[in-house]
Amino acid sequence: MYVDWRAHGFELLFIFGLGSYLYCDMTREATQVRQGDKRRARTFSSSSSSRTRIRMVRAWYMDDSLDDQRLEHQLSPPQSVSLEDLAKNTGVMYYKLDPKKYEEEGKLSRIKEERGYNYMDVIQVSPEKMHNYEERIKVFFEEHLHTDEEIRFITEGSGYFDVRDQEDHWIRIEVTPGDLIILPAGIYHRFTLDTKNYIKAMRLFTGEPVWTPHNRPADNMEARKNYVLQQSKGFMVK
Ligand code: KMT
Repeated sequence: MYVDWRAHGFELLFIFGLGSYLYCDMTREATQVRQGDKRRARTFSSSSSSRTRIRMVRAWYMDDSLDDQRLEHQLSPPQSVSLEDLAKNTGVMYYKLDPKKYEEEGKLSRIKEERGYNYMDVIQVSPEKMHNYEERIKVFFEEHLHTDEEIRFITEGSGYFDVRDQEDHWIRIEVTPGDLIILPAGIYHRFTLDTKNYIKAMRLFTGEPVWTPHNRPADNMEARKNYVLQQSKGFMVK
């Protein structure tokens, strides 16, 4: 095809210019996408590494040994319990929150609102921080139930909540910062520190708090009967 450069010089220059501009723009966008991918990959790996730093809850069946209650007491070989089985068989609920940024995160406020928790205080358990430590720690470790849910959000330290499953075996649940655990009313349970001897937790409640423990046997209590009935039907898993 013959093109008269003199007659169409301007149009040709325009087409060539536009072509070069579009080509450069596509190349720039492709580079940005590649950089974005890298950024996303970096964000992912940094959040996944922080995810590994925030440990998920561990739960397992306990042995019968009478050794120090603050040890793990794993069976040999260990038998772990998934969160789903824990929820299905015992009604225990568990949420993972950011232990440092839970306020900005908004998850705690949502849980409080959804479940109607309008009371909150903080408990610290350690030989140094707790008045009557020896006495209190014994009370915590005595198998008992409450007439209301027991809700604890761990902000520092660690410890173990032990709960009975449907066949009356002990399941040990390790709690660390960021764990929010809800034990249903009427469940037989107990609490102990681990060998680090320190935990700090938020206690949540609906209305005026009632902390009274009812030691086992408390099978005739309304809360226990309701719990057993619910357990026989199976707990709802979210
Ligand atoms: C309880 O009632 O068993 C406790 O408050 C235990 C300490 S909270 C981590």
